[in-house]
Amino acid sequence: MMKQKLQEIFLEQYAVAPTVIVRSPGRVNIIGEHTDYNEGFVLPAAIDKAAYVAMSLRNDEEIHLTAADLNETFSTTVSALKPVGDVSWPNYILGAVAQFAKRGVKLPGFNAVLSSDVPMGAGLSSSAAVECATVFALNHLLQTNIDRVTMVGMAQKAEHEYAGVMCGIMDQFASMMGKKDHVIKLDCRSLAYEYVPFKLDGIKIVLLNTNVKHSLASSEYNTRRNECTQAVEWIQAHHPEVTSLRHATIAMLDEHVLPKDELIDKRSRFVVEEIDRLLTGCADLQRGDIAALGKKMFATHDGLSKMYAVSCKELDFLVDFVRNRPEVLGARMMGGGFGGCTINLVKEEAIDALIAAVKPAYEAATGLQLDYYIASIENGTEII
Ligand code: GAF
Repeated sequence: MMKQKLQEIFLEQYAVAPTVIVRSPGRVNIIGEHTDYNEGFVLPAAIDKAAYVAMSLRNDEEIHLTAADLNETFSTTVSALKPVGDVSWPNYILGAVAQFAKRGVKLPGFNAVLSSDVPMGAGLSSSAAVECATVFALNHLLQTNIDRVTMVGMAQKAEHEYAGVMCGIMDQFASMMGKKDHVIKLDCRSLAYEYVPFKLDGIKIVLLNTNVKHSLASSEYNTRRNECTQAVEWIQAHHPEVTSLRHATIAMLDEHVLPKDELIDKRSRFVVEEIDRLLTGCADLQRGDIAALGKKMFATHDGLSKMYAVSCKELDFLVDFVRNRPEVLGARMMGGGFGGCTINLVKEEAIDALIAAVKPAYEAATGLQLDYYIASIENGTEII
């Protein structure tokens, strides 16, 4: 369906057929938030919502892009490659292209059409999906034979350099490396990873979309990174072996961070606790104890809201609403924060009743529309 739509639009736009069409998914993350850039662990998975990039190379150095869903086009040339003023969709593609140039690959021009059903600003990594799809398509067309994990790093750099968000590795890793019905237990220090089966009998992943994205999301994200770096520096002065919060302990925070600054202490304490919560939560999952995992998800939310301060009233409303409902085993805000979706583990037979209760309550409390998706876990980036 998507393939045919893209082929038609491509033909109409560029009068040739695309040589390749790549699908790269959005992601969920079960637990382990704001741990990736602290060299901790994460537990994400690719989902059934994805970005699609259709592409063919040109004989000149022109780059022509079409965003099918927005009905917008953008053109530039290989030699004029640079971020576009406003952070907007061309940056995710151009940022990925720039990574090939940085590797010394001689780039021809190309035509591309982008379409995506990953809701934007919903915390489902719509931008990482576009970056991964673009890197994958170019790697295929240019026959550069770059391995997947290296492509993950290139997609991450695209976000840093062209969108200005100093993101960790999780989103691009999940999009590129996802495996159907599995979550990825990823060690963000070594990039060692393990696929953990995630087929829960009678339980579904339900995403509740607040439909808000507060404007401080990216600036506060970068601030949190700096706060974590500050805590590491204070600890490192006494423990030179500590080069990230991954290596820090609660005792180190008590001794070297809390006496200096309560706010930095709260931020870093959340991260140290969250890395531990992920490891025990992943063990819960492997044992099939979803109730225990779910309780940890609520604890993660409370930490993100009260200690890390990346939640917002809309996300808190949704988590508080489901907290004592027996059909919801676990819930929390997901991703960078300040809006987007909550992730909920919900008993399948009660999903309709949950939505019937939460939707009008949220809409009455906030004046915003609540959208929801039942996510399935799918494979990562692929040619379709
Ligand atoms: C965003 C970032 F892109 C990720 O790298 C990660 O840090 C996440 O926020 C928070 O866990 O999605």
